[in-house]
Amino acid sequence: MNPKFLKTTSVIVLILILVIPHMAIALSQTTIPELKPGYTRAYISPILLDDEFWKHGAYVEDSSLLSIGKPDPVEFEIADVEFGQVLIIMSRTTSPIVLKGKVLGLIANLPTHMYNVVIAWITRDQLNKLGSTPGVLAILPDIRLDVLVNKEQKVLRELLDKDPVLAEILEAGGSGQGTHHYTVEVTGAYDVWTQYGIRGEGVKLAIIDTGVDYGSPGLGLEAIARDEYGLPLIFDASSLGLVLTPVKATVLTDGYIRVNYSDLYVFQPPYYVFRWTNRLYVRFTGCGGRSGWLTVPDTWYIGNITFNPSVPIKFGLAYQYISTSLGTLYYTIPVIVVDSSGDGYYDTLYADTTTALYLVRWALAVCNVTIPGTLGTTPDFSFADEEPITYGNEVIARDLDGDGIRDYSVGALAGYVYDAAFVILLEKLGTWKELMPQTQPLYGYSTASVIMYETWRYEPVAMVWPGLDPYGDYVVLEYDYHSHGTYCANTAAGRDFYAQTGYGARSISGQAPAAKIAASPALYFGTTAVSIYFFSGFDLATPYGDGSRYLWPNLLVNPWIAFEGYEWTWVYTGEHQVDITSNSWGISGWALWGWNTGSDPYSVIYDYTILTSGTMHFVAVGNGGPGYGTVSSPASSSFAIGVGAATEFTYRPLYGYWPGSSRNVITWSNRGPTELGVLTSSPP
Ligand SMILES: [Ca+2]
Ligand SMILES: [Ca+2]
Ligand SMILES: [Ca+2]
Repeated sequence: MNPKFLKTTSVIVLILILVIPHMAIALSQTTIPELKPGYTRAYISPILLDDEFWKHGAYVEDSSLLSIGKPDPVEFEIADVEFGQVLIIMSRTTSPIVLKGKVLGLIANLPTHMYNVVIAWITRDQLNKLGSTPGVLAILPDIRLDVLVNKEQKVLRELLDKDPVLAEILEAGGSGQGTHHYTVEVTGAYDVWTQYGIRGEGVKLAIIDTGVDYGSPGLGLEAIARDEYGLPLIFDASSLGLVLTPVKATVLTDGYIRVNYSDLYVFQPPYYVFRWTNRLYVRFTGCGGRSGWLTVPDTWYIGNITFNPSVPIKFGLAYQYISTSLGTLYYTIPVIVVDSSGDGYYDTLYADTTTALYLVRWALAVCNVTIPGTLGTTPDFSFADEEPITYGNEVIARDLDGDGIRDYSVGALAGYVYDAAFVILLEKLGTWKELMPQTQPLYGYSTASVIMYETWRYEPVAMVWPGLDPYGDYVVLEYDYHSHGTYCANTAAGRDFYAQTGYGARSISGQAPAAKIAASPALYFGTTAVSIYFFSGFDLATPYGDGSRYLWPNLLVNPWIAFEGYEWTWVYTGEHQVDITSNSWGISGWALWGWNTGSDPYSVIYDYTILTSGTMHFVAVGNGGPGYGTVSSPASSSFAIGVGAATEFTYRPLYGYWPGSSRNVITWSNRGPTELGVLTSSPP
């Protein structure tokens, strides 16, 4: 053989080898690869074949870690129907119409470059039919976020409490000098502030987590990120803070209103509505537990608050859960909504924080918790002493001891709510009133409760609604059911707030104290995905328009649009709502199921929204380290920035341990790489 020819062939082969991968990449940019619906049966996750999933309505790794549980089915006489929230992975070309008759209700249809992720409520019986539907590629469990967050905290507590070797490795660092918390020096944030004068100005950051309590001393009204309408970018994706206000109060002549409790029903997250009576409820699980009912009068004082007399004042009860290190607090908060501007549309809410605080004081006394001041030592059944809450003044919090620092918060008025359990839709359709049992409730609530699945026969779809209903049917108070989200918000962008630390008075501001904070409390992983689309600048495309003001009067004429061939999907609007999202949680279980490749549905959702909108998602890599290949989804996304954990343990000298510096990735932090070999951990 001619040696020259051989050489030429080698060169050609080499060139081909070099060129082919590039060509493949070039092709993939123009022709989006698609999964074709070729299966006769979809892949059904084994988790959906397990009783546990249907018991909780979602994948729950450890039910003892649930922050928000189901009411006792025996006590509340809840029928034992098995239903749950699932992800239906569908071909990109298949319309959700094929799901007609096969789901209880559709929560979202989220497009990606690989497939559509549909989030839906289904019964256990519907699983099989759904699995053999053409276009359906896989059915996967949705996952409860609160359990993930609680598990993470429990593991960390146990590690630090029990492992002397770990304690030795993690030598304390930091002198505690200076006016700020040491962490802003560790990350270099302090240098950026002082050398470049940049403290996060003009940046919007969304905390997708357990909620953000803007009443926290380091946050407040000024920290709230706003959209182009000036509305707060507070998006309650799981309707956790939804307060129905069904009672039209009668205005009396002496500054009082009369409330007819036979019209009262209360939404209890995640998806229950109960008929109620003239009682407020409180329960605390810590220190042996304490629960009780407070009978309330028919009349409530409103003093001389401003309201339009031709529009009825409407009354309802908020039902909040707050999970603390001592135990979980459940309680109700009286709320009214009024039209104060006189245009016929509701615009202002009042929460009776002092009467609610009375319940909190009573319940927490079982743990000898000291609450400062005298507010709420007796219930006042009055809205006259409360601040009017409206857009522009959203934070509902009280300073109890007059030192200028808020001590008690019931949350903030949300800008938007996602009707993920269809409660608002059914309220608008008058369904609750029809379905509420007319028997006299025992205790404070009806024992013959109505729950969501009884009304799901029409397969409703979820929509974005305003946080304060202009028609007065509901209002949404966003709060943090856990504290994890508020902690993350303060760590990232808490304002300069001076507090007594072990090193003296010092600011505990976050890394970017001038950034604005958006928030989405979420209970299910599926609804965090909706938040990702919302904050990345996607909007719901419907036959009633793009919903940019999220008012849906026409929707009530025909709410079943997803099954009639209309477009019903999240579409990018061309401008993102926030610059950055923070996701301080992840799903380790997906690694065990072999789906941590970076092409699992959640990672794909993160990749797609980043590439489409330029919004950057920061995601915790997880606390399952230090092994090789440890990373949880969605940090395994190729384009999201995975964040590992490090610590200086500056608090250790406070407890008499040696100070010292570690400045390294902490042992339990995940490190990656993903199964694709992508390194996502970014240690400081
Ligand atoms: Ca008004
Ligand atoms: Ca009051
Ligand atoms: Ca105070």
